[in-house]
Amino acid sequence: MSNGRLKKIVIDPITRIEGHLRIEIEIDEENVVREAWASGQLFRGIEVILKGRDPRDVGLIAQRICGVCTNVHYRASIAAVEDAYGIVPPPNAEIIRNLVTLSLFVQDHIIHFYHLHSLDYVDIVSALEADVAKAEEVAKRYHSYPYRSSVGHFSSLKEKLASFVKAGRLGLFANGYWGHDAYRLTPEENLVLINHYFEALRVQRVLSKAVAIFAGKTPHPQNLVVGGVTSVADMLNPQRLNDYMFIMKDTRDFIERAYIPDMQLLVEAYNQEMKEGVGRGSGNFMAAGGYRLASGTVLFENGVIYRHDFEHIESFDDDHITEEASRSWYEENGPTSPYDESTVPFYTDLNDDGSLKTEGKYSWVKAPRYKNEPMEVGPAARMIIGYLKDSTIIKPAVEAFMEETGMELIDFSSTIGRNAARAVEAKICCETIFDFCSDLIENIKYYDEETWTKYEFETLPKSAQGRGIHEVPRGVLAHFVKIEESRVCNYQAVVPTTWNASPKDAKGIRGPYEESLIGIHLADPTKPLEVLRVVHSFDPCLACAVHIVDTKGRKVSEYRVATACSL
Ligand code: NFE
Ligand code: MG
Repeated sequence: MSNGRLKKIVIDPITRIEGHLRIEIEIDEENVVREAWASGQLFRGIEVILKGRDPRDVGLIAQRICGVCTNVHYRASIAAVEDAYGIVPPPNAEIIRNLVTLSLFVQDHIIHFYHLHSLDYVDIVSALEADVAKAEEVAKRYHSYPYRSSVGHFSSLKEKLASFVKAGRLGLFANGYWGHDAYRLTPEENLVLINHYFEALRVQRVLSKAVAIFAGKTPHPQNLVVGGVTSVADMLNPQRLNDYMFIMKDTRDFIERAYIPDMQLLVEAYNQEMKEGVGRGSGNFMAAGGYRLASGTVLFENGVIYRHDFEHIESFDDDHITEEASRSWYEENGPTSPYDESTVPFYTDLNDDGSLKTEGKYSWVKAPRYKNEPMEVGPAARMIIGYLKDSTIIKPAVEAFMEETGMELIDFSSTIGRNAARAVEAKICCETIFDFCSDLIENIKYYDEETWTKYEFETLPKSAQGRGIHEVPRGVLAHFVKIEESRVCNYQAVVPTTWNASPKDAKGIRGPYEESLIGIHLADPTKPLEVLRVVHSFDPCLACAVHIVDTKGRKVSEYRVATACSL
């Protein structure tokens, strides 16, 4: 499609994400992105389903918002109800909750980098040309004992890849933009990363076990109740904690010898783009902070930064969160406080040619705002804010990575930078897990076996409201619940991907995906690899972002899937 000198490009769906995201961009004659629209293309309905429920049940339903970060919705929902009633779970319950959430962080980050995003940077076909002896040398540049990177291992991997290609069975690697000009790695560097792509499949599988040890199962855990956790026997069985720690030690080894070195390699190879700020957004960052150790140290600091002004950090206060829907397919435009807003769908369709009505409503994702401003949330926000607030946990880790790579703080505000932040964060989370394990052991040693704060539901107030706010893998997650007559009368989830995938607001201010796409140069507009890089660097989860369903099963839209654009 073209409009004067501008040409429209539609990517729908964006693959290697969770859920259904459509991106429309306008490029100029130089193939530079001038305007962008991010559209959630999925209609679900969990906030509506929660109305009228017993507040003690909502966690089990709210976790169905997503199939990836199920635990964090479960947890935020339970925390919202606890906040409404003033119930404080005992320290052991918080620790068990943290062990589950943080192992999920680590698993999510590893899956995101290797399986959902690395192939935007790694050309698998080029790896077939690699000299295996040189590949071993490359791996040793970034770690003295790199993860499974011997000549023998590389040789058998290369043979395996060659047999896939020869048999025409690229399978999950089919449809890549292999050979695209924007791929920068040498064949050997590609082989080093592909190797860890396969190793990460095992690591993420075993991490599911770690999550399930205290969560009962994953996805969709069963171990939380209002007031505490039910995994009492698991907590008191030393073998369970031992199994959990064994997996986390194995994972820490992978992070130190594969994930961090691979990220250093990537930062070096794509240094020019990073230094130019490719994929940089408006510079508004927000973190709610959280995960307090017994020592009083908190894993994540809270803070709000505007327009990359690193000299001034405001404290985060959830009272400033609103959502609006002037460009989203809902009746109420807002902006409204999440306690009071409604979720009534108002679909205004696409244009006759199947394109978004970019002047009107164009997404199922709402537009959350903090003091009326869009905010980028996630690992980059947390690492930047933690560094600036002199976090004793975050600052040394970020500094070490900056020293190794020559990165500056501003560089985290870019496509590559978001990935670097995520890798550093995976390392930090994995290490902090052991501190939480020590806290738990210390409590149990002194016979503190409390896992639930007792309450009588009948004596609790009939009307109440509360919120559960946590840092989760993709950013700040906030659930808001309002209770009347002891039943949920309004429920709203404002989710990390809702922040990042936000459409424009009434003033026309872009959301973070949209803003980060402006100015991106495409080497080949028929293969918009650079767009995928930017969007993937946020780790989109549209299931989370929309969490609305049409329970009557009505058709809400029809569109063709353009698999040629799929990765
Ligand atoms: Ni569906 Fe999620 C995380 C939440 S994303 S994955 O992390 O909450 O917005
Ligand atoms: Mg919502």
